[in-house]
Amino acid sequence: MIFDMEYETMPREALESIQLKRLQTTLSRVYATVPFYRKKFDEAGLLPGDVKTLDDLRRLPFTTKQDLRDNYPFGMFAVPMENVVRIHASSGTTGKPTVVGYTARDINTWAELIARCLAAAGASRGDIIHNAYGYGLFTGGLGIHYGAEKLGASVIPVSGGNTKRQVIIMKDFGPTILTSTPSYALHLAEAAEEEGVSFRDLKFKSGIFGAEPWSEDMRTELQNKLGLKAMDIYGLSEIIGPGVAMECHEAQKGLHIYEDHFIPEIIDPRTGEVLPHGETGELVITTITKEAFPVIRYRTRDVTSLNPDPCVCGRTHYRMDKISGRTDDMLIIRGVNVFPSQIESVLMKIEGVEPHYQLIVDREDKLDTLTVVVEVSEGVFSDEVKGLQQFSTTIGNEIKDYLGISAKVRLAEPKSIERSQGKAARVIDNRKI
Ligand code: DLL
Repeated sequence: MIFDMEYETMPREALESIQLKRLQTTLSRVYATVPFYRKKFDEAGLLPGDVKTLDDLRRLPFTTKQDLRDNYPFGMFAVPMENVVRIHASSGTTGKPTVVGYTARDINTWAELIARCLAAAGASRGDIIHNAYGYGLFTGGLGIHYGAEKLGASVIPVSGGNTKRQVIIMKDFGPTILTSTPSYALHLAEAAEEEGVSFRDLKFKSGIFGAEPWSEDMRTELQNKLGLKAMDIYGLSEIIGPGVAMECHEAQKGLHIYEDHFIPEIIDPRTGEVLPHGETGELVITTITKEAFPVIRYRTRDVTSLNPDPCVCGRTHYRMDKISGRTDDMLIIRGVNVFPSQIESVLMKIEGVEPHYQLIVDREDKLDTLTVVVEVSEGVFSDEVKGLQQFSTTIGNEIKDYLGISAKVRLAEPKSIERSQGKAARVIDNRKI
């Protein structure tokens, strides 16, 4: 047994009593040290001591990304700067970046969480981890790195980019586990093929993919193309980075949330009401062990549901479904709500379609229109024009049948859509420009 793994199979009652204690300690700390929380609690007429059960959590106000921005850069830190040993930040492509800090203990907690994620994926000391998550302000690279070392595995800190060199490394160093975004994994497979290297001949046994939504059909695609077992890892910088939740290799179905460190809730994003297990809504997370940057009821904007059913792996931590998308990425096409991942699912089922696509949303005459640009395989593309027209009609019909929305379909030549080095930019929303 390594690290805190005994927490993972603990009876719920014991786990929940630990959660409550940790929550109460966190609330007292943030009330005493972060003016933002003191003000919010005062406004709600609540004192940390009023939280006597886990259910009382729902009486507390939410924290939003805007709150973090309003307190840019360090206003939400709960410890003096001299105790902060690391800073990460979100890319901030829309507005100010959000900045997060870690104490030495936070870094250790995070490394343990990632070690537990890797173990859940079946990794151990003998494994060689090809870590192609970006290193830098993004939490993916360094987050996985410290966890891999904590586990005692060998980590190759290759980061994103320089793809051809990555192929040589994968061939020569024989890594057994690939950690990257799912879109970059596909790019690596393609680059390998160009160099005459088949991914299936490499030593990879598992891939730990996250940082962007990916569908079950994408899992099938990745597993077939790369010849490995694909598992989902979830996290966000505001909470800690990767390592908030992870699929186990036994079930590969739903991500266990590390509930000894985080309390999850699912809410109706419109009303803020907490929803019962099984219902889909926005994930809200409270950290209960973080020192430098604790967050109370953080609205992640990620859409999922909680599944309390026992898992074959024996973990008692609840699972969340694969994230279907973000509330702010949901497209409303003529009144029908649709996530990019749902379109991905439909595309992946069609023979001759490659897993590279982009969704372009425009507004014409006050109506939203969707154009699906999708790459087709070499074989399909070399067909004559009539065949291509027929093919795009078929794709449009499938989208209409499954999702009830009409989309224009544009077929793109193989390898013409820009490949991502990290998170793929799937949606181009011209309505926001
Ligand atoms: O993406 C942390 C991470 C790194 C997770 C490596 C997994 C692996 P941020 O850059 O702050 O942090 O972005 C967080 O990415 O709110 C989700 O919308 C999305 N996201 C992360 N993991 C998944 C996943 C990292 N497994 C935002 N499935 C989150 C779907 C994910 N979306």
